[in-house]
Order: sequence, then C-alpha cells, then structure tokens
Amino acid sequence: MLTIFPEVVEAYGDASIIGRARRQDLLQLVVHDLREVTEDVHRSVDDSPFGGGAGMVLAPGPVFAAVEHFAPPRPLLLCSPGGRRFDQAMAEELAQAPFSLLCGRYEGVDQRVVDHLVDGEVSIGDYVLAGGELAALVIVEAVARLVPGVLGNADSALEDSFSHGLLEHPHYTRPADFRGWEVPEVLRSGDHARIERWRHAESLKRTIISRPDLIEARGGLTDAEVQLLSQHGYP
Ligand code: JCQ
Repeated sequence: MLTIFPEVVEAYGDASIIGRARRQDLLQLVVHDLREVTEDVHRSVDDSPFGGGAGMVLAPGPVFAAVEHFAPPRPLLLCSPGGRRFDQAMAEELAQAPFSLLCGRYEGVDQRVVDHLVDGEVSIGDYVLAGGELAALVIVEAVARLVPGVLGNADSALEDSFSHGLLEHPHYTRPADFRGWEVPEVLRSGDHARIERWRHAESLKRTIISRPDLIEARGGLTDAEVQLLSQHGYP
C-alpha cells in the first residue's frame, strides 16, 4: 500500500484480524510512505491544479518515484470514488493473488498517474473521503478474511451473507430470555434440519424485505423457496 499516512494504516493493520494474520504469516501487508521518496525540503506530494480551482492535486513525481523505488506487486489499484465498485466478488478475486493499493487524496490525483501508472481504480462506495486510506483498509480487511486460516472458524467465510447471495439469518446467544425477549424455540429444539430450514427462511424474508435487488440478481425465488417461505408463515 502506498500512502502519505503510513502510521495510520500500520496502526489498524497491527490490530484485530489483519494484525493477527500478519503475525501468523498468513497475510503480507507492506505499507510505504509516499513522502519517503520526495527530494525537496518540505517533502511535498501535492500541488495546485493547472487551470485553477479549489484544493490540491497529488503530484505525479512522488507517486511515480515511489512505484519505481518500492516496486509494489501488480495490479496497482488507485482507491478513488471514480473506480470500479468494490464488492464481495471483487474481494474474492483479489484474495487469489498479490496486489497493491495507492491511496488517492486531496481533490484528486494527477491524471498521468491514472493513465500511465496504475492498472485500475477501485471505489468502496458513492461518497468522498478525505483520503484513500480508509477505503484501502476496507479492501484489505475484506480480502484478508477470505485468506485460508485468517478466520478462526474454517468455514466462517462460507457462511457469510454474500457467499450465498442472501442476507444472514438472525443470530442469538445466551440468555434464552433477555428482558422478556425470548430466543426462538426452534433454535433450542436441537432439531438441526428444522433449524437449517428456519434459518434459510429467515434469510429469504430479510433479503426480500431489505435487499430485493439481491433476490433479483440471483434470478428470483425457486419453487422450493416459495414453499419454504409459506411453511414459515410468509407472506
Ligand atoms: C474511495 N470511495 C470513496 C478522494 C480523490 C482521485 O483520488 C481520490 C481519492 C479519494 C479518497 O478515496 C475516496 C473513496 N472509494 O474518497 C478524492
């Protein structure tokens, strides 16, 4: 990762699942400071935009120098709101091989970096951040938890909501009665087939209500799912 805030990225990258995975050598996250390659006394990486306008632009010199000096693994992806939308499918693609992230910043990055240096642009969503660091960390964390061995439970990633295109079923832990709100009886029944059917029905209900676009994307409901829903009081 290339950033002007390496200490911010390292602080998060040392904690939680990313930190544990790095210490176990399951994950390699290398953070480079763009300012390390600057030659001027102010170690500047930005400049005012040609043509005028507000704010500053990340200059090409430091970015090209950093890539030539550190030779980060390709593909090199610029984190920017104009990039390809990051999703779970892209996380799975990125988990297959090394890649690098360049954290954009200011009002933008000099277009020659986009045209002649990076291999693509990636966005985590339709909003503008002050810098690409949080976007890059979102991508690193989503990819890291797909790397075999990174999650404690071997099949946790397989049970993720997006691995089957539905939202997660509700989860409960002790106590069975919390302030009068009881855990559904089926989850305490010990009947695993019945529990799986109930969970699948609950996933379907939640997805239909909150994310009908996900139901559409998987080609609607199967006849078996329509039947399962009606057996669980839906609609
Ligand atoms: C990433 N969604 C939002 C801000 C310009 C051209 O590079 C720029 C990068 C940023 C920081 O990234 C984001 C972002 N995904 O704001 C402006």
